[in-house]
Amino acid sequence: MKITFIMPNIGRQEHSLYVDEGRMEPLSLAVLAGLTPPDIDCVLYDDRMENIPYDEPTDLVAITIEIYKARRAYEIAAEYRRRGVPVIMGGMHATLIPKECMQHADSVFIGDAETGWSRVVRDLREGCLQPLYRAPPGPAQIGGVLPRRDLYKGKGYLPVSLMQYNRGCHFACDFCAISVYFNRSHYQRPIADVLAEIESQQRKFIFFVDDNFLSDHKAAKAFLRALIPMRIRWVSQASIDMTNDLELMGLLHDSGCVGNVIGFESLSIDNLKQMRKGSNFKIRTWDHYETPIKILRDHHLCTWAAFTLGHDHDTVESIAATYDFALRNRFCFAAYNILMPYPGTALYRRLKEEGRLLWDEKWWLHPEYRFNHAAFHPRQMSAEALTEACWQCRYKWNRPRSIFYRLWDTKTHLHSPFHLATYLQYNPIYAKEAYKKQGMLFGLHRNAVTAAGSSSDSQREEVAASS
Ligand code: B12
Repeated sequence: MKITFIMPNIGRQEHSLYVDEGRMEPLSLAVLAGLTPPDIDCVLYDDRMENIPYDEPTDLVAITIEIYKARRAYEIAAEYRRRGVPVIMGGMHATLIPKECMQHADSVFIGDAETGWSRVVRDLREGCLQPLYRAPPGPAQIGGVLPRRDLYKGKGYLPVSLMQYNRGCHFACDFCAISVYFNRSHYQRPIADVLAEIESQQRKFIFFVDDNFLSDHKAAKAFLRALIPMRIRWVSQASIDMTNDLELMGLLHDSGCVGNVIGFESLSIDNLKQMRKGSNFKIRTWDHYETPIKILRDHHLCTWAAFTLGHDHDTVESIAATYDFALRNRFCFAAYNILMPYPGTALYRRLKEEGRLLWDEKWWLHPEYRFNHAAFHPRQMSAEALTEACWQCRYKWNRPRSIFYRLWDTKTHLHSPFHLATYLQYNPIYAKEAYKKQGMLFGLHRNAVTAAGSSSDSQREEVAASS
């Protein structure tokens, strides 16, 4: 028996196939394969850079799906189903709006695989796959299950190992899919399991893909103490209220933390209140993040600053000021994300009630929607102006002169040869990806989602050849 695991791509550039050169390991699929009994053959295809061999015999296709990849996932599913192969979909998007996925798959899986995948495997063996499986979210990799990292071989992923310590976040930001998926709960793996996983693989540079690594400061401190003797370098995602706790900051540094993705989101207190960004209110005094940033730098942490732009109190000028703020602080990376209404979130519901959603309220399915374009009417500018303002930030940020300017910070990027190498290696990769992805169409074929199965991937080669 054989299961084929698939990571879909987002889509294509206007005149050429998009190959993701900054691709990271698809951890969800390696975990699923790790949960699969050893007598079942597992193969992994990553649509971000390889062709999917639809005619290769297989008993089940398991696709992981998040919103940006939904159109492409449905195209892939249609190809397999045309050949009579059953398809199961799971992941963030399948969990948030299973009804949509059910139109494109034989089975939809809601929640985390750890407590439900064995039922799928049993039903597959017995030939009675169910249309819907539900498994509650909880701690990752229960029982010390290891991801099948052997499946990554030869696929050219970035040289950083993805791992999880905890999942979920107790904050309730109105735009965040995570707070819906995990219902504001937060789950940790046993520390010994994570340490064993670190030892089970070769790399010393780890990306903990936790939604908020520091959601629970006390638990995080215990983990950080245990990490110190492992002598690794690592990055993760965490909220800015970490800077309230200097003991925590010291442990971050001592355990090998190079930096974190931090959701600054906005410089406007009115926006932060409206989006209910609780973590950013917990900082002691509101000084436009000056003190927190000083503390981060004093602990030699590089910052990937994430912004969501287009909130009700944003203007074209305030977006430009956000760019100046990021440049002034010489952040290692910055994401100028347009605020996106993800289905299932409070933001989506509010914009829908106010009649402000664009693209038939389903931007992720619309054949004309393009990556990094606004999907709603902002309050204080047009959707086009928001798209353009964010693009200007992205464009300027990724230019060589900006990369060169930001480099000169002895407390962060120049703190050690490792910090410097990370800065110099990843900035050009992300810059290239930012330019390539801007304005990309979702899926490979314009009509494939409405007329499922009408196209084949030979078109994909055509697109590639014409580039
Ligand atoms: C790591 C990560 C990234 C990495 C890339 C990782 C990679 N391998 O390529 C980076 C930092 C590059 C990234 C980028 C982006 N990301 Co991201 N990312 C994540 C993050 C934090 C963790 C994903 C992960 O690996 N988790 C660990 C695995 C083991 O868990 P899992 O994926 O949840 O899978 C479990 C279950 O969902 C289930 N499951 C999953 N798939 C399947 C399939 C089947 C068949 C079954 C049965 C079960 C199942 O079982 C698994 C094991 O329990 C998630 C948040 C999250 N918690 O999902 C956001 C998330 C997926 N990203 C998100 C977004 C928006 C983005 C960006 C678009 C941001 C931006 N504006 O640029 C970009 C671009 C993404 C792209 N498509 O190119 C959103 C998606 C929203 C949505 N509604 O779908 C999320 C949910 C974050 C959020 N807070 O909203 N991301």
